[in-house]
Amino acid sequence: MSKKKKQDDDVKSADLARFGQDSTGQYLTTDQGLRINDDQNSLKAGVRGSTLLEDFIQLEKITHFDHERIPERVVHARGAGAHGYFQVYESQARLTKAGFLQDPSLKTPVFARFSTVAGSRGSSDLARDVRGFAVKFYTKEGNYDLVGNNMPVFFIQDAVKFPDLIHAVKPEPHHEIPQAATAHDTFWDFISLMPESTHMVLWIMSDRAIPRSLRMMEGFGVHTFRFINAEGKSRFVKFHWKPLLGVHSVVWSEALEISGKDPDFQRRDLWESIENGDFPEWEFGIQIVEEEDENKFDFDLLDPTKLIPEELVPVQRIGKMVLNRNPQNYFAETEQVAFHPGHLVPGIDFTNDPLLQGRLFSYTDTQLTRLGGPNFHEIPINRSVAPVNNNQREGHMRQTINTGRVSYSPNTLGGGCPMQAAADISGFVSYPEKIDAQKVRGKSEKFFDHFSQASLFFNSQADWEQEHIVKAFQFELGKVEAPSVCERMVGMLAQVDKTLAGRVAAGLGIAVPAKLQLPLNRSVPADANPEDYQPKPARKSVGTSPALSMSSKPSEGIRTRKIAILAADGVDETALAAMKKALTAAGANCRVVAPRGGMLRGAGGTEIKVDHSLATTGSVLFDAVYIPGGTRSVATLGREADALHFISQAYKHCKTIAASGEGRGLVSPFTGNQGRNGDGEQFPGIILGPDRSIEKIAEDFIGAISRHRHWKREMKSEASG
Ligand code: HDD
Repeated sequence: MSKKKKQDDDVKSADLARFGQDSTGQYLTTDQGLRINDDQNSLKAGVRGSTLLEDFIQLEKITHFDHERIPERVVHARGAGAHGYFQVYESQARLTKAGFLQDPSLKTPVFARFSTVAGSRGSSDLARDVRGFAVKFYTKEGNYDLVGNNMPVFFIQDAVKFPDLIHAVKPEPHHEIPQAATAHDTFWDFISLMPESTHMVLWIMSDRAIPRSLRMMEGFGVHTFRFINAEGKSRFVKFHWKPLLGVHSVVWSEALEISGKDPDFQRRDLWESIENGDFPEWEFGIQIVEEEDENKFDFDLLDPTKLIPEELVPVQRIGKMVLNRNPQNYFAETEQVAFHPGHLVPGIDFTNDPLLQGRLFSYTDTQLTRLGGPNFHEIPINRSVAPVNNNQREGHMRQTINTGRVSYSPNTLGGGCPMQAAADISGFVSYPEKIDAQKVRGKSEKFFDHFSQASLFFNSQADWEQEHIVKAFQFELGKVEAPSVCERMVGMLAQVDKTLAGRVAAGLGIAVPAKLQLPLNRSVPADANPEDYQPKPARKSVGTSPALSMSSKPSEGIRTRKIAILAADGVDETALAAMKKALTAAGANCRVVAPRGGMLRGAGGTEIKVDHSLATTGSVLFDAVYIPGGTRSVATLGREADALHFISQAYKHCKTIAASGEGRGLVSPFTGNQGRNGDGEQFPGIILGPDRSIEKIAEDFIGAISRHRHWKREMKSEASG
């Protein structure tokens, strides 16, 4: 059904509903199934009289409404979800016995939820933050949840610190300010005392924390897990999601503006692309480390603040996830979905990563509060497709009607059922890892190398990425009121890279402290040298890992990119139509943006539908802009401050701009009238061209948009002042 037809039908059914009947002939009822005769007037003592307490219809309706809200997630409250499927490319039996990784013809249903971490449910999508990347696989062996993030490392090495981290990042408790932001004193106070956060903080200050789209970000399982095959052989594994649209971000000033123009920017983008049939896709990647190689790295595989560089252990792409169906009801599905890193299937198991181990308690515990009791697995979105048989009974909101008298094990009265399953018929057996240890509160010596991988990350960034990191630190620490916090933080950055620290300090107007200011770590094993258990300086030559830079992630074409066509009455409709045709053929979504809504009349008299008026949109909501010719159209746009702002924002955010005919005049402030054809070294990402046909301009435009942004433009304007 077309969107338009569906909308018309919705309107018709709304009309009918007013008379108590919808288009399918169903009557309005109470929750008990009683047909309601009048749902629009409360029961009164006379038309001007008081409402009667006996109005049970109103009481039921309002009581239900009063209880509509449930506690939001304590973290990851704001999110968007979608259904889809996962398919493995070829059997992974050599590595794991997990059923959903065996058969390339099997499509395992999935539900994915993406989220920001710090903000409340009503905050903005484009907050600087990690994005949650959680996937529930409904496998025939039970639900498997991969509850990851869009960054491969984490802030802390031990789950016991998680409440402190979250208290520090959430709005400050005395005035509940700021919402969904790390730019405040308590966050940086905590971080400046937590050297293990340094690596993650560099990721957070990078543009990875402001993705262009949820469809254009990577996902990571973060921890090291185990794969176990049918012979019982265990190997270490790290999980990755690689988006097929490439990895792209917006820039900070753009994010700030998007948060005002469209706080639902990323949620809308995910929803619309699925509605349009542009299904988001990620390849599933694994990095495998043999058990015997566990100690060959200069970091500990159990340390979640470290990644395994892809150059050391390549990522093998073993399957694909496609999200092809939006939820029917946000609350029932996206809000009530309950993930848990402990939802495992045979063939996958944990390691002793202390962050992972603590998570295993937290997720069940939080659902008890959030979803009201221990029966949250019965909510449709959480139900396993594998049959559920056990002796767990009753509790709030129990849905299953268990029959019979037996709810214990062992039993004979129930024929011994439900029975325990042997390992060879998918009975889960924990990996029999050998343990011979003393009880201790502490961590291994390698955990104390907090700065080497932070340096590796910074070194691996392109110049524009480094610049954005510096600016992000300047912004965030610039908001901090306690000078001592900024000094400690800059001191920490000096351990990562002296120039980084110097540039951040210069922006803050402070000096880089001579040495690291941290309290002594006192958790040292009895027989160890305390020196080995203090933060170590970064290793001398950490090198680079090109895979860590977004500039190394290829993007294919311009599929699903949003392109604005700026026009007014009198526009050159032939050029507009030709450009739209070429862009649409390349998979982009074009929108005509004009000074007002309704219809435009082209120079030749053709009527053109306006998709957005300038008042309701902005350049920040698009990937590129095209300005066709037409004397009257261009003159009108030239008088519109919003139109000029649109073009200058596109320029500032390094987006591709194309113009033909008189439209070139609106771009001349940026090319100084010099660039005849634009593009190239001098005017990167600006496609003009009296010497080119509209088809050629379109071709060059598409090529330039597929490069996402033209960062040289930004670096150039930096250099010139
Ligand atoms: Fe967590 C939710 C990811 C550490 C405690 N976490 C949550 C979600 C994601 C992650 C994606 C949202 C799931 C959804 O969409 O419903 N969390 C991570 C990652 C971590 C991590 C990748 C580190 C590698 N988390 C972590 C720790 C703890 C928690 C150390 C507690 C000790 N996380 C929770 C929670 C949440 C949660 C409080 C809130 C809502 C929920 O679980 O269902 O239990």
